Amino acid sequence: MGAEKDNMSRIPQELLENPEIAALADEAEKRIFGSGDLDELERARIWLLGRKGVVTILLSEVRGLPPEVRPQAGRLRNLLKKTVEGWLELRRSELEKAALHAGLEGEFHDLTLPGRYIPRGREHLVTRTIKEIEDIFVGLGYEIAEGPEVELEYYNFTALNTPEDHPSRSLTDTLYVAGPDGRVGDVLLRCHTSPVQVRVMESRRPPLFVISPGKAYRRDVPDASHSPMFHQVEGFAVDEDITFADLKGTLESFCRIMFGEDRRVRFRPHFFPFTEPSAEVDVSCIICGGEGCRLCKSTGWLEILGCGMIDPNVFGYVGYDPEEFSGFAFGMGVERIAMLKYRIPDIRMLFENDLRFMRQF
Ligand code: 2U9
Repeated sequence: MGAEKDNMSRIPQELLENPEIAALADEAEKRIFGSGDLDELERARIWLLGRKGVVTILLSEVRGLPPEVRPQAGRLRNLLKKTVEGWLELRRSELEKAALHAGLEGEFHDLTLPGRYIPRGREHLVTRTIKEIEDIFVGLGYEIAEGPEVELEYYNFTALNTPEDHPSRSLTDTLYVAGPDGRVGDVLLRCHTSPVQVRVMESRRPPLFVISPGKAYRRDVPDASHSPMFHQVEGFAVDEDITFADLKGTLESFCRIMFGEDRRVRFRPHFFPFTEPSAEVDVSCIICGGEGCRLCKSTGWLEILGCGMIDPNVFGYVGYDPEEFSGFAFGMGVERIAMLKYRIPDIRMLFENDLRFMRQF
């Protein structure tokens, strides 16, 4: 492969005229083109051009030569260096090409083998449901906000008008995060995504139309309808003159886009510390249409979300004047929505990652 010497010497005529340099060039050529692999070539390079290489030393000696011979000796030795470098480069590319060819010849491709099955992944049902909900509200002009899952008690409870003695603050309902001393204080895993909305309100001024999807944590024992980690989409609208009629129109639209245009929607009075008045929203049962069946427990209705007009006390915490602004807020559990929409009987099925279940959606 080109390692054989051509008929003509590779050594430039000028080098041949100096016997000492000619002998060195001859030896260099033999070692370089005689190298059988890249390691051997590297050894030749070090012998010639390394820190103590023969060519390196020859060049360093030029400075000590008598001035009258210095220019000619310098030119010659530099030519030797250039020549040797060119040979090293040439031999390197020859050896690399040879190695590549040898590798390819050793490989065998059986073009008759059948293709390998690569299972196609898909979005988790919870992700898909969150995206469906997001799409509806983004279509209504809302923006999406996210925030920390490890929160301060202030954002999770206090700024949401939750009394100090409210049961949801207790260690049996909420997961608190212990500090380095092992004690719990004011740090917890958020039990809803409402703190994100407090943070948005605190840092910006109305008009604001925002939804906050994400994980929430509660100290629940898992069963068919409870999971200690679940997902929520909450949302709020704050501006001048937002009314309960705006709330009703928005959430009725949402329910019909999500569950079907022929759904009936009703608002039942309820209580939340952060909204006043508050309501729970039901849609007519997606199975029986309102006749009564097992899914709706014979009521004809399915509870979908909670909502209300934002309590003036919450506005106080974020620095808004309740005389200037009003707003509504709502919240829904994503798994519950997915379970109703896709007829899933047990919330735990959404977290077991059993492919036989997941492939169906
Ligand atoms: C601010 C002010 C008010 C958010 C709201 C609900 C009603 C609600 C539950 C539904 C099922 C949570 O997942 S669930 O258990 N949520 O019913 N959430 S109003 O109200 C807010 C939020 C933020 C600043």
